[in-house]
Amino acid sequence: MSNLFEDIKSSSNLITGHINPDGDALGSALAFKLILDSKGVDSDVFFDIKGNVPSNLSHLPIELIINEPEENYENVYVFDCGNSERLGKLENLALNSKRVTVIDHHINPTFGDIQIIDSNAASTTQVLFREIISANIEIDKNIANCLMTGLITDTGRFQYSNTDNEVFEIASKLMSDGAELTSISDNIYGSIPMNAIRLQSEVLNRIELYEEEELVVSYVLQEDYLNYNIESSETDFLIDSIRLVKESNVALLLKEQDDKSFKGSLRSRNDLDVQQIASLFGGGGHKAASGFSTNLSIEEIKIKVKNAIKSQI
Ligand SMILES: [Mn+2]
Repeated sequence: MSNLFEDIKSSSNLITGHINPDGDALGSALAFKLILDSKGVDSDVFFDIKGNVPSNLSHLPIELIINEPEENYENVYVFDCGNSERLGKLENLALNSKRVTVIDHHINPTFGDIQIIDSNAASTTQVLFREIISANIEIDKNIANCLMTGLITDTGRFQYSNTDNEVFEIASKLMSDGAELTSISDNIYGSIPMNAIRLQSEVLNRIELYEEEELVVSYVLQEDYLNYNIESSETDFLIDSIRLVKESNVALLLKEQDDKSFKGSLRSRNDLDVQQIASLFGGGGHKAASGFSTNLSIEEIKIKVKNAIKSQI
């Protein structure tokens, strides 16, 4: 029997996930919302989102996300978020609720009265899929599309090292359930606004390769969003361009924030552990894909990352 679905309460439920949710956080939260709806259980979906949901996730039922949450909820379901700080402005609301259930695949989540966790799972939608199957819940096309979105994005189109047999078994089942792989993939990866492509060429021009550390670094500044007339939420794909460089094993993309701090995205393609590097900045994630926030300058960040890589190789 499923730990998640055996104890659904009809009293007030909030469904959420990490700040500025990605395909996995949105896909898992919205799949869960669709299931609760089908069971006639009331719930709200809300995230702390800066700006809009990226347009490349518009195939998801994002209209289910409400504009403002209630002041409190008895039950809060948190998807794809291992640290309550990553809930952003929902953190207090969650911590003040009667019961927090965390469904996740990050290492060692630091909160949650109930934790349904597998840090070896490729995506949170994979963890949720197992619960759905063990509870004998039917997966319709809309649920399948949500689950598939998390699977595609968190495995980098079934390419990252977290892609194992089970991922393909789940994908196969979701295809049988009606998941629209081609249109989802086209929306996520093949529908980039022209202005974002122009910004990409700038970011590619800025790439620096550090041969000794096999590290590539590039960056996006606040003024770039103005100059190219593009929302920061439309630039999540840039890290995937940086990490293409053959001579590199680690890719770092730095994005300047409103307050002049930087958000860093790290990717590795061999055994190098970027989660460990992100943790030096108080960040986290997974071995092959992690992120952090810092007030350090670009130069200071590069020195710190290079030293961390050297200590691992
Ligand atoms: Mn995830």
